[in-house]
Amino acid sequence: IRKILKDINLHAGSLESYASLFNIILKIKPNEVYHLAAQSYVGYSFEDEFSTLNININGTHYLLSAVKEFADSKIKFYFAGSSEMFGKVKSVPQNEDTVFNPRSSYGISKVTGFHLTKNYREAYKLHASNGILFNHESPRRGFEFVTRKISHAVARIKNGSKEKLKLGNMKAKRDWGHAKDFVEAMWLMLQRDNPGDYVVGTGEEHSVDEFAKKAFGHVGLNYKDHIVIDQKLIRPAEVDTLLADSSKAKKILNWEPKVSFDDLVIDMVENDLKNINLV
Ligand code: G4F
Repeated sequence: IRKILKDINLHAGSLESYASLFNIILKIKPNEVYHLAAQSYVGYSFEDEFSTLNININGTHYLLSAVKEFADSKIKFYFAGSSEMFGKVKSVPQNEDTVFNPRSSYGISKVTGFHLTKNYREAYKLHASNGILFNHESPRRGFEFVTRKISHAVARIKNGSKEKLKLGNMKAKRDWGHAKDFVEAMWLMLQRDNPGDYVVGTGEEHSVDEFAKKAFGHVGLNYKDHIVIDQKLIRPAEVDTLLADSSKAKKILNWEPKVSFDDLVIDMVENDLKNINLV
């Protein structure tokens, strides 16, 4: 965000401190609150369930409660739910009626956040919406997530690194979209008169294997020459497949994803190639 710092004001707050969140709302009196903060790395949630559950559940509760104190200001609230709430999926594809079956403390924390948001909407009449977002990626993605881990390794290897890229379950399938499309869906939810819950995804699924093949292929490399499987990266409870049915978002929000899977992979790889010397 270095480039846009001159256009925005940052205020320090912590999901662990109700007072800090309350004071920010008091000071800013926002029209819209987008609650995206969390311990959001599923892999880490198996190493530290306690902090994942505490931060994600209490943080969401604190923020909702702080917003409720200013109910007269008609603040609109967005909660970043996740396709991880569907976990070991009960049906394919997943929409707003699909039963939740989370497989990690991260997924459980998001199910709780979803219900807290819904309850504040129903009990306290907040304009509170849940986005159930499938994986959304971009060149700004953190290095711990598989897409960026791959795109950055492609750039390093293309630039002469002799390393092997260690990955876990390459058969896992995800509905990967571009974050800039998904942010538009979040914004659209808060422009409506009535709050609601929406599944947001592309409706296409691809495996980690396909992502890696495409990313290495883009720079003329065969991914099989550069990847090794590391058993330590296999999750104790995996989510094998996720596929969105975003019919409701398409119909009510008039939302459509614009960036294809191929263009997403290329955007991430090209960006890492361009900035490889800066990291
Ligand atoms: O990139 P991932 O870590 O993302 P994951 O677990 O799907 O979660 C992301 O998307 C969710 C929305 O669906 C968000 F709620 C969540 O906060 C996060 O943004 O892993 C994707 C898949 C998994 O199946 C994982 O097991 O890739 C597999 N994988 C294989 N090797 C790997 C690796 N994941 C990571 N992070 N690192 C690997 O080396």
